[in-house]
Amino acid sequence: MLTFRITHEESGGRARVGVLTTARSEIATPAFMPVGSLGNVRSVDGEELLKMGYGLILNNAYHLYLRPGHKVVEELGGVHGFTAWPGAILTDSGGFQVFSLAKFCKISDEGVMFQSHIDGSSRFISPETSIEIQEALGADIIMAFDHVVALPSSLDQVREASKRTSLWARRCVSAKRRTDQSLFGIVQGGLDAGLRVESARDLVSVGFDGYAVGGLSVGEDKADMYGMLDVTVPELPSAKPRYLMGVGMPEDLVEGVARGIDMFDCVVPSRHGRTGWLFTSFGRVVIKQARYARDEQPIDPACRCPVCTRYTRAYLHHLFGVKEMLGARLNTIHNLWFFAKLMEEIRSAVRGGTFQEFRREFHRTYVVDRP
Ligand code: PRF
Ligand code: ZN
Repeated sequence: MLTFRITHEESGGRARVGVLTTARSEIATPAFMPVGSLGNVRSVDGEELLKMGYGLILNNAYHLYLRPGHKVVEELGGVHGFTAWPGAILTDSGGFQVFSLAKFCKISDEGVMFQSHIDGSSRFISPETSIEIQEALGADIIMAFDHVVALPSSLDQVREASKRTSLWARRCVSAKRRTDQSLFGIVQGGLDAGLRVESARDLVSVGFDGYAVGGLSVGEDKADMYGMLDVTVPELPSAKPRYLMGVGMPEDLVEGVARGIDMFDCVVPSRHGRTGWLFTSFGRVVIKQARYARDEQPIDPACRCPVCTRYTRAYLHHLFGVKEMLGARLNTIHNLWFFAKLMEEIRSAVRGGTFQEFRREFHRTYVVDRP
């Protein structure tokens, strides 16, 4: 099972460093989880992820339910056996993916009817079936099935989704059969402080192994997202891991940690990598730009990753231009390395009592992109 031990806490702030121990690995927190919706992180292999320092990745119940099917994965040894990833795995419940990917969804208290984005077939996921799917997949950490609304939405819509998420959270707990998986609850409540606090308190009264903050990074301003963390995190038990779902950009990781978050996941390093958007210590490099055609420097001269130690920007610019798949792969590896390093630097600053200096220095040197 899961144990969470906090080893360092920032004095006068909320940042903390800890160790999350699963049956398969020890994960230093705050941790970033790369996203492998279909079982793999696109274009990189498990061995490579381990070398970068990742011990926990995210898979999606929604995707694996549609292809190859949770029963198939179960038969083939669950997500661990099937994918041969030796580290820990967290599965998202499908609660977000049905709303963002499915073609048509009809939501009731019972569950969500939707059309598969793959073949248009009619499907139904409820809290009970989400748990059944996630138990078949067999990840170390599974997530409650939640109702997420895009922002902006009316307060009535946000309230309804938040209330339904609470109802569904209880049904997830009742539906759970396996005792070797940890279940996290997900706080919703949009941008309404009152609803966020209510949602958090209600989930805490149910009792989960960890708590996620959901429904953020769905179209709102960063200041609003940070504000919601400021009101939500103090409601969560400090001894349990706190997970900010689907976030984010490097500046969001620093600001999330400052507000007491322990876990993050996001497609950004891998997806942006494939589009040639590279993260560096000074901000973004867009490798397709003509200015890199003859640039003999590595992506980031401060980076020690296997890509920066071998390849020039000019070569990566060329690979991108000719649409060579190696380009997408190398870009992804650099980005994932950058995110792993950033988390390592954050942890080391919290341990050393210099997190606020680190945060200031980060904002001074890292150029944030406008969306
Ligand atoms: N709920 C679930 N998964 C998610 C989210 C959520 O709110 C988000 C929101 N950023 C990303 N992934 N179940
Ligand atoms: Zn690099």
